[in-house]
Amino acid sequence: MTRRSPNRLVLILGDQLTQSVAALRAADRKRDVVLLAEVQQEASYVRHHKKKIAFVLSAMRHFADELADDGWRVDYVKLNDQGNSGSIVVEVERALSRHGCGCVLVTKPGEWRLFDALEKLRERLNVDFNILEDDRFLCSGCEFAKWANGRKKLRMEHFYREMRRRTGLLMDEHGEPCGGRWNFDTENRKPPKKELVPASPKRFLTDETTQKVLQLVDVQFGDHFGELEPFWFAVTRKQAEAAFDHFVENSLEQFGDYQDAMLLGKPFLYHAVASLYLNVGLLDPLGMCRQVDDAYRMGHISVYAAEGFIRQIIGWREYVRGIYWLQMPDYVHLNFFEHQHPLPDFYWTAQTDMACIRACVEQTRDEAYAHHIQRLMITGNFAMLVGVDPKAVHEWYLAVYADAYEWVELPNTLGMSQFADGGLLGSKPYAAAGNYINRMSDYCSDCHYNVKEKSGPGACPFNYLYWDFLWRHRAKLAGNPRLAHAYRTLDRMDNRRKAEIPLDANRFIQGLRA
Ligand code: FAD
Ligand code: DLZ
Ligand code: SF4
Repeated sequence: MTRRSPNRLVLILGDQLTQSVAALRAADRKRDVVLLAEVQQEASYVRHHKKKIAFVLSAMRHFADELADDGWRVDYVKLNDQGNSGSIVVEVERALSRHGCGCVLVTKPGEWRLFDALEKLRERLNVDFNILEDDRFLCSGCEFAKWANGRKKLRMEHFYREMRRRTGLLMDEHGEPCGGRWNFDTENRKPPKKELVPASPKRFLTDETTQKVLQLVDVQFGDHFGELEPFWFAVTRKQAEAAFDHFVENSLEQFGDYQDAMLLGKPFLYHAVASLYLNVGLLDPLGMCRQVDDAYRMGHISVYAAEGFIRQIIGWREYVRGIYWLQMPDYVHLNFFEHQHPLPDFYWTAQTDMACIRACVEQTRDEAYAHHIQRLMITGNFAMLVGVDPKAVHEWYLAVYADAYEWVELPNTLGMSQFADGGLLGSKPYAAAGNYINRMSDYCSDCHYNVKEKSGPGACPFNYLYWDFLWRHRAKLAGNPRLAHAYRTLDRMDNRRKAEIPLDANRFIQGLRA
């Protein structure tokens, strides 16, 4: 029996790997054809970490198999297929003529770049072209814009409370937050203890599909940053769910307490290592939060742990996406401090005497992973203190992590970590001296520099860079009430110390240039 020619072309992108994505829900499994295309451009518009490329391609191939098993008609274009143009847009055009479709269905891409390219294609083509809202997120772009409209300050905490009310997560029968408070952040953030023994994230063996992808990535992207193997990520929904169950059972209770802690040789601590799965659709944000809410209500975990985790997903994750779509495409060009320094080479090589940066870059190279505080308070903090161009910092973060997509990476980097938006996203720059890093990690005990020394070539560079940063940007920052204490401390320093700070900072920054 011959099959009728398909009605619509349903484009599924590499980060839309769930049958509940809007375009598949709107499609007809009997009549439509689903297109997934591996393309060079998506792997190289920034030179992604090898592990990220392998993860996305393997997850795409597994998802295509799942769709085909469920009766969908799937057109899968492999990276090395003859005629592959290397671009999503051109692959859509080629597939339209291959299948004779007169209509395209796609869920809105996560990144502005690709959304813009598809909008332009829609204008150019003479076909019905539907870009559907990505309702895997709990708050749409319009809803966020409505929330933001007329507010002087867009603070995550206010947004988060609305999301708690809207979802009912951790809300009691009287409409009050469980545990009597919205936020238990102050109960979290304990310094680490050396003897902590976290369960490692669940690891998976590679199957034949993944092994083929690993060979492909090794050949095609061998010169990209990062170690390709060992490769142990989940590549199917079933595996990703098992990885998340493992986290809930073994690590979640400690997650809040040690969220900000950093220990040498323990890259994951009690973190979920879930963002890479969540961001491609292998996990569902509301489903994860309901699972955590249930674990709390059944008495398996404390309200501190549950709230600390749920806040990250329905609070921070949704909030940064809202900011991204509200501000793009101009957001990427913001540079509040007018920082121009190039990104130091050791962000790629890890060859630095600073043990904290070395540990974070090595771990990033090996695992395509660093947790939030490593990204924010080590690599991000250092780049801001020395004055690296925020666009260079942004491109680095977008390239090196397995979970990196611009909608989530850019606001975190440019806004939260570099304060390049002048405080739209965060209320003050996340700048810190060595003391903070020493309190929250064991890095300093392994360092060439002395964290207790304030000045001179042997002193921890963060110690003078921090004060130099505040000094340089006094005109822009002194009015910020959250920095009043820091500026009072700076003003009370004796003249000798005040003179040493810029000398040390200039010597160090010149050394980076050399
Ligand atoms: P956990 O610490 O276990 O947290 C649980 C989940 O909460 C995460 O999986 C993630 O989905 C969510 N979450 C936590 N914090 C944030 C946040 N600030 N913004 C959005 N979601 C959050 N996250 C990305 O998913 N992709 C990125 O490209 C990315 N780039 C970042 C760049 C910088 C400079 C900074 C400071 C943060 C960035 N983050 C990014 C946020 C955060 O660091 C990661 O989500 C987190 O480290 C992922 O590890 P995990 O799954 O173990 O998270
Ligand atoms: C990240 C990525 C990579 C490496 N490769 C592909 C690909 O070959 N095909 C594809 O459809 N998607 C890929 N992706 C994910 C896209 O970059 C992502 O969909 C856009 O950045 C929009 O968020
Ligand atoms: Fe980092 Fe300074 Fe500690 Fe060295 S002493 S690990 S540079 S904070």
